[in-house]
Amino acid sequence: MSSPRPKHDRSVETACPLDCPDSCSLRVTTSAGKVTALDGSTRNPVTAGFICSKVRQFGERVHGAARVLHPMVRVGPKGNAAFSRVTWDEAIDLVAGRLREARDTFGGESILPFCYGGSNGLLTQDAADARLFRRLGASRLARNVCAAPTSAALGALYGRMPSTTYQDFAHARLIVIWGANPSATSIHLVPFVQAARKAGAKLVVVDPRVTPLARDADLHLPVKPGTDLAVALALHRHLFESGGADQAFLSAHADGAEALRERAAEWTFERAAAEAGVQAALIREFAELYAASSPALIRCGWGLERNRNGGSAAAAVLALPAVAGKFGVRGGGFALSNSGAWGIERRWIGEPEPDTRVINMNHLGRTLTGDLRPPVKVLFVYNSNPVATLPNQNLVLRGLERTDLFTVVFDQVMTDTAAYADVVLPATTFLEGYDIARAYGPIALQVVQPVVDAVGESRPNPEVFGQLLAALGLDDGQGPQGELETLLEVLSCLPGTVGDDLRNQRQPMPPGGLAPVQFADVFPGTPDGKAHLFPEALDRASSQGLYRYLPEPAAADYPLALISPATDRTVNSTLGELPGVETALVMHPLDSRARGLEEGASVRVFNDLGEVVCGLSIEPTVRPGTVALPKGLWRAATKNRATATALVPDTLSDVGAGACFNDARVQVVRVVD
Ligand SMILES: Nc1nc2c(c(=O)[nH]1)N[C@H]1C(S)=C(S)[C@@H](COP(=O)(O)OP(=O)(O)OC[C@H]3O[C@@H](n4cnc5c(=O)[nH]c(N)nc54)[C@H](O)[C@@H]3O)O[C@H]1N2
Ligand SMILES: Nc1nc2c(c(=O)[nH]1)N[C@H]1C(S)=C(S)[C@@H](COP(=O)(O)OP(=O)(O)OC[C@H]3O[C@@H](n4cnc5c(=O)[nH]c(N)nc54)[C@H](O)[C@@H]3O)O[C@H]1N2
Ligand code: SF4
Ligand SMILES: [Mo]
Repeated sequence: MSSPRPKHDRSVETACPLDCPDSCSLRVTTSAGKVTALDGSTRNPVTAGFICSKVRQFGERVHGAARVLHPMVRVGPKGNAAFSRVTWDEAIDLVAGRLREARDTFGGESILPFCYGGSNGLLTQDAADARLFRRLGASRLARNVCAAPTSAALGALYGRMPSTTYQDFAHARLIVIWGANPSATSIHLVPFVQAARKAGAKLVVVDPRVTPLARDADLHLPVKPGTDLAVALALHRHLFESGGADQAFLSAHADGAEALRERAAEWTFERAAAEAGVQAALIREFAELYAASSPALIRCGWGLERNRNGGSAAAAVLALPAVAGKFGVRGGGFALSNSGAWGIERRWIGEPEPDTRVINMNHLGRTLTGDLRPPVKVLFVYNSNPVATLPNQNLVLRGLERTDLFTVVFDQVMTDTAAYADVVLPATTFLEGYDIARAYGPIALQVVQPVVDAVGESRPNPEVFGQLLAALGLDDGQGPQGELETLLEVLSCLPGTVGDDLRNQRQPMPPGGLAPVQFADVFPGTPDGKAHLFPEALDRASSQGLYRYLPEPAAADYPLALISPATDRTVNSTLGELPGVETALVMHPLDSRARGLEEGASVRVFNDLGEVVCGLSIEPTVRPGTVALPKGLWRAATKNRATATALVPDTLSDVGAGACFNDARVQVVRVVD
């Protein structure tokens, strides 16, 4: 990890830090300074030498036509992507000047840093960038586009207790995959599910689509999107009423069970079935199987959080193993995110957070177009592609069109968002720099190291934000300078010996080990170490009260529910620039027949927020009444340059103020060419 950037043909060990739970170890081959092959290595035993087809093509991003090679300033109208080249010094001066001007004229809060995962390592975010924006007194961003409802639920119920890891799925006798599609989004989980199946485990999948695992499952509950809360509460009711609740566990390790029981009391199988649009007998069978099986393990995904009931739904699902007594055995409990397993606090920021206003990133469109005081005058986008990934795409675009808004986009490629920038700054990819990759499915931390020189004039985040700090006179000389110093600083701030272990290429060990058993090796991080099944704070924060189901709004004009799950083509919108098959809306045959639509027809998918014009794929893989478009598409992927997010409302989930991607309602008609 201390080698200079390589010049000769060679093969380098590194890791994939992208926003994917798995965090593969990688072996990358380069020739003449270019990536020629990229594949899995066996250093991470869980990812075991195989990787996804997306990242196998990552060299095409690194050296591809969409790559931003040097800083640029806008020369045409916003959105036209017409730019002219400038030097880094000119770009830094320009951006620093506009940041200073906005702060001095309108106050620091007129600056909005806008970022999400990006490469998702520990160095690409919350280092020099945080120091810069904190010292400017900028608006703070609530990074709620993903995992906000599930994190709020996990934090309140279990204090971010680590999850059962992939390896231990092999020990389960019952696996429940709830609102997740591991075959696309966490591919290394699948072999462990298959191993359990081979050993006789049962599989239940709760998903509006027939995912690959749903096709193989013993039970598939094709619920209407947004109705998981009703199903989970029906399971709780059954457990409490049938004597399946583990009173010994509950009295020793939990509180709030009584309040949860009360809110579940009205949810008979029949009532839940009517909401979820599945047979009551199916929910009963699921409930009886769950109560009777051990070890029983629930994989809670992120598909169920992205709607008006998402936070309560996640909480109700996560509470099931406590009520049913499924903890304390290997292969039992729940699996959600392991990002908290290492207990990492970002002490390396070294700068207190100012008390400035907080803007929910899901409201970017509203924020840019509404009458905020002060208005946002400088938007600094990095590690994110909001035009492709945020709700209400048309409102986001309208905001970005504002001529009085100064937008900086710092990215690797010319994204749909960068097309609206006043200044574009070129960023390195994870193959050109150092980082620390933290898995959130398995428990793993790995150092990411450069395998090729920075392409063009691209620079890593810590370097660019450090240059802006210096240009603004905000650098106190205390923090690390540049990428390598940031890496060393972050390593030195990791808990215990974790940093030393990484530096010396030893396997670091988190407090509960690499495959902890919940309530044996790891316990809730709540102040009293107990599970809180009815956290008052969540109840108060929730718009309708915790575990209170909000029915679907009547919308006769838009009878179809639209979901937009991940595909195997992109990681969020990353790699969306690469050519792929043409996008199609997936629709059930009953819905296409009712509309007189045939396979391959050109369709218009629309609601009051926007429309998407694309092809039609008729498949019985979505439930009738639900249609699906891919997540993460770039605008060029559809006929009218609008993607699923153009149809997604910017309403927020009940708990956690998360995005409601799977709560869109639409109508579909034929396009007459
Ligand atoms: N290939 C690939 N992998 C990825 C990503 C990617 O973009 N591409 N993104 C990464 C990130 S950032 C994340 S957050 C994870 C997400 O990974 P997952 O948790 O798998 O999330 P999704 O793909 O959003 O949706 C999962 C499933 O939920 C279903 N679903 C939709 N609405 C509902 C509902 O209301 N209830 C229920 N029960 N199911 C519903 C969808 O049909 C889908 O099959 O994946 C990560 N991995
Ligand atoms: N329709 C629909 N949309 C969704 C979802 C959905 O379910 N449906 N799910 C959402 C989910 S789960 C998530 S997590 C969000 C994610 O949304 P985003 O965070 O916007 O994710 P990406 O589109 O991958 O954008 C990451 C960007 O960061 C850039 N980048 C990577 N590394 C670096 C770096 O080191 N420096 C800089 N400066 N830039 C870098 C990449 O090139 C890329 O353009 O999308 C959400 N969007
Ligand atoms: S995106 Fe996920 S599966 Fe693909 S290489 Fe990266 S960590 Fe592995
Ligand atoms: Mo996500």
